[in-house]
Amino acid sequence: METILKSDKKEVKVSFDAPFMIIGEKINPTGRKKLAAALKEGDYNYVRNLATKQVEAGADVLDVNVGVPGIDEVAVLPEVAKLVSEQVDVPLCLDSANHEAIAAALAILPGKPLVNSVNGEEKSLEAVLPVVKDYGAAVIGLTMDDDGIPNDSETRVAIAEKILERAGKLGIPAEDIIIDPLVLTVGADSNAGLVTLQTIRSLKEQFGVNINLGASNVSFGLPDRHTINQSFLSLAMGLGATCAITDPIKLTSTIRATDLLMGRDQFGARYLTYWRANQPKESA
Ligand code: THG
Repeated sequence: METILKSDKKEVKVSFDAPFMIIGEKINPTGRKKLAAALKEGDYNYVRNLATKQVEAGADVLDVNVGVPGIDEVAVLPEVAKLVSEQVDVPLCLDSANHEAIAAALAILPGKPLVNSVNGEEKSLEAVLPVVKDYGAAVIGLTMDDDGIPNDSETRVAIAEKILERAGKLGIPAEDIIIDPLVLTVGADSNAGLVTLQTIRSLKEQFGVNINLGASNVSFGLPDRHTINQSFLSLAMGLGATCAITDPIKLTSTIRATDLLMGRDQFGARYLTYWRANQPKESA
């Protein structure tokens, strides 16, 4: 199954046979005071810089989230999405719980963006899927519903199936849906990683859909988070995850290595290109 995302300048294909797709997570003010302040003040150079840095580090797509308390997302999400799309060539992933903000951004963006996200709650399905259909976008489906995030993989898979069915009824093909099996921290429940990994395996077997991870949650509250995040991402890739919302500055090297190990990088060209570009400059 192949999901296609587009900006006006670039097309990105997501599938299990293609290199893993990296969605840069850093344009998101959650827990980031500097970005929250920049968004509130309209200091968009800070946002432009985050966009460029992530694409240089290997991001194939950029997540854009402007969710600061008190901000008018319906006005600000399109504004920020527009300036990011003018700053870099990559497609965007519009990250908002407000479907009107998503619709407003889709109305002004060229290409085929990714909507982040819909979930199994009735009100989410009813609000988000028609917007995705109207604009011919793709969408991330979260495996949670009115009862929250299930702690077993079977219920998460059942929610994914419901999202795929409801989308199908509106004429949105499974190719345009990327399922996110959600990750809780192993710091609170040492089985949390396993449940997500099992969900990934089942989603791939049963539906063959593309699968996204928000990979950094898994290590929350533990020391040396980076080691856990790297290990988890590699395991998830091995079982069928095809993209992640993550920090490309920290995780592109792991992703290039895992793609090479999985036979998705002929002659190691991408691995070597990344390595060369990230060698410290030799002092003359
Ligand atoms: N699935 C989907 N969308 C998502 C998530 C997901 N969107 C939001 C989130 N999870 C992914 N995005 C982020 C963005 C930032 C951080 C984590 C996840 C983050 N911020 C640091 C902090 O809060 O401490 C700041 C890091 C920094 O300064 O670079 O970790 O799961 N579909």
